[in-house]
Amino acid sequence: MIQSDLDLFGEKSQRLAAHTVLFPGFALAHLETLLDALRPVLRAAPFRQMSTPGGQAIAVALSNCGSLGWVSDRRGYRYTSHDPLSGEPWPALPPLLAHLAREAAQAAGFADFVADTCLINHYLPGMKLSLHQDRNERDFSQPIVSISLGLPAVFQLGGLARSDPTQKVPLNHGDVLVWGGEDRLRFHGVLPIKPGEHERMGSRRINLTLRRAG
Ligand code: MD3
Ligand code: FE
Repeated sequence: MIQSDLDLFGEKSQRLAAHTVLFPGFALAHLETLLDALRPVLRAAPFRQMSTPGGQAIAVALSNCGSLGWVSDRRGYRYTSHDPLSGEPWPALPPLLAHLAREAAQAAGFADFVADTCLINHYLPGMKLSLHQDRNERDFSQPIVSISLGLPAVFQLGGLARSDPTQKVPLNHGDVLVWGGEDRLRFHGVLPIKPGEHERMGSRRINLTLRRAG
């Protein structure tokens, strides 16, 4: 349940939990510049499927940019400085992306956020992300900023225990979500993406997750 609507720094926003703020459409003003910045990143580090440490394929395809990138394989979940596919360092974080993340974090009450990684998730209809916690980063006091593009999703926001009840949050094209503080370790997931066609992005959902990992 959305507890309140508020207007922070002139940005329309919804507080979903004590330290979780949704900014509907926050990224739309910069959409084309954002897509222009992502194109060379994805040329250097294309979307690929990874597998869980247990050997199961992760349906959602992913890539990264920044000085670190999130990877998963037989050895576990972790951040690496290099793309295991190319052997090259991950592509640099586009300044626009770092700037957007900083602005959104600031508007949510987290000053001076400096992202060093952006995980880029690619969902096709039917794909989901099971309930999990993000625990691979060094400093849990740093917020996380997520940008949703393309097909809509229903985000599941849980509590600090896996069995806690979850609230369902619709995430639409251009929405930016910021969470930190005690909400940083909440369980969360994405329900299966409904089939559809987004007029700009096609039949996919792309989520950009900006973090300070190192
Ligand atoms: C976590 N990605 O890559 S990000 C992930 O839409 C991941 O691709 C999802 O979870 C995606 O690890 C969701 C958005 C998000 C929003 C609110 C949260 C993650 C959250 C609140 C607490 C903890
Ligand atoms: Fe996550």
